Amino acid sequence: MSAPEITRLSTDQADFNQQLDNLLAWESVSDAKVNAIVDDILADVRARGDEAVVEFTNRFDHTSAASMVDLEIGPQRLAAALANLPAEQREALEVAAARVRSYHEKQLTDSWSYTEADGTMLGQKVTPMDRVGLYVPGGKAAYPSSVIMNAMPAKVAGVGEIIMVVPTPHGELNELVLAAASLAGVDRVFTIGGAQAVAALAYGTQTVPKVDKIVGPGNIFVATAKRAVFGTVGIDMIAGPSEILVISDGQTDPDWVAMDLFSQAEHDELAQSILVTDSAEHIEAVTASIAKLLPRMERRDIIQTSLQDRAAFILARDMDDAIAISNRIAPEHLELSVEDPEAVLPKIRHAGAIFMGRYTAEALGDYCAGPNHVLPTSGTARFSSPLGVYDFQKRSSLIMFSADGASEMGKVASVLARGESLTAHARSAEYRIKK
Ligand code: HSO
Ligand code: ZN
Repeated sequence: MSAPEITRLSTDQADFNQQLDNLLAWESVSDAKVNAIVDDILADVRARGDEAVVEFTNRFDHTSAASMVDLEIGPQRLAAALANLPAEQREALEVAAARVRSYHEKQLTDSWSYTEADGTMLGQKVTPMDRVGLYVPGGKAAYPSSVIMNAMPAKVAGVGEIIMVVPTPHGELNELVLAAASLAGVDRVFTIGGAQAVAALAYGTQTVPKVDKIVGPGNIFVATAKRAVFGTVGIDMIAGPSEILVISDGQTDPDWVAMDLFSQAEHDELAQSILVTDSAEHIEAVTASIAKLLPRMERRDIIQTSLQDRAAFILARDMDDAIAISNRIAPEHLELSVEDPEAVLPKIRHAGAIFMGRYTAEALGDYCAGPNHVLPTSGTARFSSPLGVYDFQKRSSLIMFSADGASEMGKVASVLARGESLTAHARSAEYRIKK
């Protein structure tokens, strides 16, 4: 295997902006054929319920279920998956789940209210969702860590019921995924996937209860189906490929930097790993580390393609220049591999998660640090946030007028309503004005 040719850019080059745009460009797939297939599946599941779900599942996942009963995993089976894990794995999952739980407990917000001088009470009431659906991909992208990251904030929010769906091609169950579901407090698990699973959750069937929101990653069919049912139910973000951006001051061990870049690159050929530094020597050192370490990697083919096609080494003029580039990219994961990350932090404007200091490998955040690993990708950190407890709660406004308040505000509302020619509104307010 030859070492990957990694794109090198320098902020001094005349066409830097153009080159950076090219680097970040990513075709978010939206395919007319896929849309048509997904629309048909959604309509069929909506019309025929369980029967259609069973048929699609048998066809796409090569299973032989007679009915939905064969496609549900009972609570005892989930508990057994956890109990039967090798102790080391069970303990690691438990530590991760506990850390993720306590981090997310900090995100809980309370309802609030206050009273105006006229005795009117105003406020906001926070309510968890009744029921949410969690999509877990099957096959190579089935991550138990993602089960915890998606289910735990819902659990902490107080969601009434968590319904998980996970396709099991050829009927093969992933014990770690089931164990994580049990640990995270998932209530019911169906072994269905694809657009048919999204449809079942969004519309409900005789067996699968209709949910209020669907979260979790999936392939293009799942993403397309989620987009299509949005509005009927809530959805989380539609995630793009994973990304990491490392800002290094040149003092971090180049092997550490190389492996951190690999850790995201190994997810997927489309994953993007970027190093920004003001040290040209550091770029050479990391290049040498990559050449040395890559052949030893189990997933070297994926890493090689990802680095070759999508990675970059960017030489900045100084640290402020490096930070400016990072803010432009708004990466999903940002490592501040520098001596004094707290001095840099105030200048960071956009990033899904910020890993501070040389010891803070992004991989720790993926599993067990505590914060969520479901993060905004493809520059969407400019306007969105990590998955959290707030994604499973909604707010209701509270208004309770006193007689005095209703009288005074009645006058204001009356004037505004008449300005809109909405006279029933006006009279409704005027009835409460004191004579
Ligand atoms: N880095 C991924 C999450 C993950 N990593 C799961 C390992 N397992 C999110 O960008
Ligand atoms: Zn990862």
